[in-house]
Amino acid sequence: MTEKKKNLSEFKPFEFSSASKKKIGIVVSEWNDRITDSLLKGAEECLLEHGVHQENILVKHVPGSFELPMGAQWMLKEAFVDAVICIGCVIQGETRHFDFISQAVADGIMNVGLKFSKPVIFSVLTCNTMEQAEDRAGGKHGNKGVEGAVTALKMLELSHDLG
Ligand code: DLZ
Repeated sequence: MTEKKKNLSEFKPFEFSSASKKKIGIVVSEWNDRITDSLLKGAEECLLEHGVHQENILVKHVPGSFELPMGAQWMLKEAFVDAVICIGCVIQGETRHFDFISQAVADGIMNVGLKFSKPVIFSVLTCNTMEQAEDRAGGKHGNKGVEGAVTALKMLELSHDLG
């Protein structure tokens, strides 16, 4: 029986021989920046730990999570990155903004990845409360930025294996 995974933050570092040749983009939303900064830190540290070179990590900020898909598309088109990690945090408010933003971002990120045939990773927290976000940005539920970095590397490894 396969082990049920609760999160990827407790990953075992793995060998990825071409990590040093890969260029990774990270697009970060400025909304809820205390949370997104922590996710960014986790993602960057994880990439470095796996052998990605600092100079091959390109970090750019966008105003809000809604702009993440466009930021990812520009990174792939203009900066020729091999994968993009999209980092954001959407918190439920009093209006329906939450639903529109969350759905649009998820669809947008998927579409950009399929369009470019490159991993575009959804490291976007969609939480009811700030406490839930804190728990997932280095708290009791790990760090979803780390998980985004692990996912990007695993997808690049898969693509490497298939090619
Ligand atoms: C407008 C808005 C709201 C209400 N909430 C969030 C949020 O919780 N997280 C987030 O990343 N962005 C939010 N935004 C901003 C939108 O993502 C977007 O930047 C604006 O609607 C402009 O397109």
